[in-house]
Amino acid sequence: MSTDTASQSTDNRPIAVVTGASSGIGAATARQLATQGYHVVLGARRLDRVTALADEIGGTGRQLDVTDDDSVAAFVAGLDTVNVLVNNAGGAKGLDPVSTADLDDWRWMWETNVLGSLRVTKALLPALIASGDGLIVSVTSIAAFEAYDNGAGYTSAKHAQGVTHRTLRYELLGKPVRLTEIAPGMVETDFSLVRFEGDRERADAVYAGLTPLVAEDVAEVIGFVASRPPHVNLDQIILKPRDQASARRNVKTG
Ligand code: 8X3
Repeated sequence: MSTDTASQSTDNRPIAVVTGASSGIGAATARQLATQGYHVVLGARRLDRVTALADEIGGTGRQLDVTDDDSVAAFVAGLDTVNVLVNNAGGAKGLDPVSTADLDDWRWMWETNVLGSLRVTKALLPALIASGDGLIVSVTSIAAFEAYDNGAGYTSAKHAQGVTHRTLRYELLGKPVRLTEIAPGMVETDFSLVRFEGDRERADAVYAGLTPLVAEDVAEVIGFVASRPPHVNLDQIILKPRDQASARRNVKTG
């Protein structure tokens, strides 16, 4: 059922929307929520990927570029009632000191992580409230809580995304919407491959010599959050591999 009607009129399953659903945490979360009985609407730039996964899990794949107003408007069209929104699209580019910051990389990180999540959240807020029991999950990072050398483009974006999410928690008090911030540490996905512009060796080195989380570890936690009763709000969950104590301290660094 990957065809584009999101099937609200013909399908009684609750609707979960997942952004950045073509791979990694987003794809694993889409699978997890489908097993929990949701009709998952998967969004990503790579339509072929989300369509294939949607076919597999009985959901709907739609193209989505969270940095583009028109794309977001088209993505949410017809979604009048949404139970779960997982803001997962985002990522890092580069690892440079502030003194030599690449403004294009910064722009990309702010556009995707901060403004992208904001765009989708704004667009779906009426549908989440209309469900009578909405849930917004924002996948931030331990970088939303920590600063580290050479990471300011990403940490500042993740801090801003986190603060926006936490502000919405205040602003929606009294409305039937729960908000959960999920802040993972090292998860072996294509996160580092994107950060290092496809440099496989450099990306692999990040996770070599320790046991990182995998996407499914995070997805299972999101599934747990979504399965709590309506009066239970898990505000923030930080999850790291046992081998990682902070963004820059792990079993390799000591
Ligand atoms: C990324 C977290 O620990 O890989 O969001 O820098 S970490």
